[in-house]
Amino acid sequence: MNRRAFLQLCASGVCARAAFADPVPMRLTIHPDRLGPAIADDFAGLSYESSQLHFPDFFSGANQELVDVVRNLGANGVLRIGGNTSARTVWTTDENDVPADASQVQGPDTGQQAPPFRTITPRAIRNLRDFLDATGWSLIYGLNMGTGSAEAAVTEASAVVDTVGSKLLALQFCNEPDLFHKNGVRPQGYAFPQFSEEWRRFLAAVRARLPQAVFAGPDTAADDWLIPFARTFRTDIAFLTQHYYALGPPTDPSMTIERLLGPDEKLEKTFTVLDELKKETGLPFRMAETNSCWGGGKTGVSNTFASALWGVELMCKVGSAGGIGINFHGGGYGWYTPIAGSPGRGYEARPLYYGMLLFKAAGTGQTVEARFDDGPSDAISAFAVRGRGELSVILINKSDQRIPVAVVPQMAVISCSATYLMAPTLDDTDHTTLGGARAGDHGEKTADAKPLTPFAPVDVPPYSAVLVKLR
Ligand code: BDP
Repeated sequence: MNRRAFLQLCASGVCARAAFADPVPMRLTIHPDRLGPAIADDFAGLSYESSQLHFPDFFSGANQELVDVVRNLGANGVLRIGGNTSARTVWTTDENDVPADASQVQGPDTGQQAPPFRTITPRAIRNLRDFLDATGWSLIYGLNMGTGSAEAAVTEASAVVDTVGSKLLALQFCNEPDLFHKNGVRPQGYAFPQFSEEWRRFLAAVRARLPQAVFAGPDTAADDWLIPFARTFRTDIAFLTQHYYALGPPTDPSMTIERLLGPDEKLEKTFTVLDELKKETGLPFRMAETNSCWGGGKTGVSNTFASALWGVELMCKVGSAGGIGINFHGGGYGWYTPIAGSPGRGYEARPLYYGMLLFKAAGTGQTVEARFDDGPSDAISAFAVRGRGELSVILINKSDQRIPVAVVPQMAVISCSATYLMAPTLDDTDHTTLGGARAGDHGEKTADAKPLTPFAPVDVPPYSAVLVKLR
């Protein structure tokens, strides 16, 4: 075509459309031999408030629907019990101290006022054990150092260790102690030295009764206490725990979907601290509580399809940063909960649940280097994991333009498939699909991956994610 004809076409709008229809593919080079951190099969997790255990029939082997929905997220996930309400729970061996409706649900604490004191009985721990057996999941259990005594923690920890046995990954002593001085749990001026002294006292008390018990911590909100904690308790804990909320408070109008999907320097800085601590102390970290927006979440953000893209990307980031796992906080009908519902009304997979399903579909194994030849992009991110006989690549398009990606693996490829995570709009709350299908009533997905021509560019639609599997 000569230049004049080309200009005429442009004037008629045809070349703009052609350019839109056929953008040049971005090249993603994958080096399956350049290994990063491993993704273990207990990487995925959920986090619930301790107050949920006040209603002992929720986490129970008999709550079959919940068992199914949770198990569908992974055969060996991790349930973390804690949150703000862990500072307001009271262990009692009085088996009658159980509410009439023993399966009521507890949403995430919103932090607006001090939560009520709630008892936890041995029945809650027995049922929890059954739930863990039924799901195949293990447990991180938060004790009450906020308002409870070391003696009470010993009695509760003994019951948990005896009942939960090998399903117990670790005990923790408190939730976000670095915020204790802000939320009324401790006076102003409460700082790391006081916390460290209390933590040591609780540790000594529990260890005297349970010498084999495994601990994790500090379960902090900000990363300032990570370094002193890791250095002080490096031989006392199995792994470090840290929380992360992308946004908050929900009342702030600048807490938007756009911001949720944008870069977060604070998170990158936390990863750097954790990486340095791993090198210095050998301690890995788990993001033991996270979600999109603290304060119980933000409607129109936390419950939308954007949270699915955010969630799967965060899982990729934590895995690439060497984290051993991640627990999305939730419960009840909270805005950001991955699983919404109750025993009476059944459960619904929220968009974030689908993000977790996509990550699960990528499988476990070794992360490998995946880089865009033109450098990192805010519009699209990539993550690759090499499992048994296959390479999984997750591409997350956070822009409003479709992006074709030429995936260039430095290996032979016989077959290739794609599974898309999509919704009609970024703020959609009810129509997220994975592989073209909605999760069933028990969280299960039915659709299969679509075959792709090996080495042909993969089309990543605006605001979507895709799992490409290469074999
Ligand atoms: C975290 C708390 C958790 C809350 C959450 C929130 O640990 O209990 O539910 O914030 O505010 O800091 O949503």
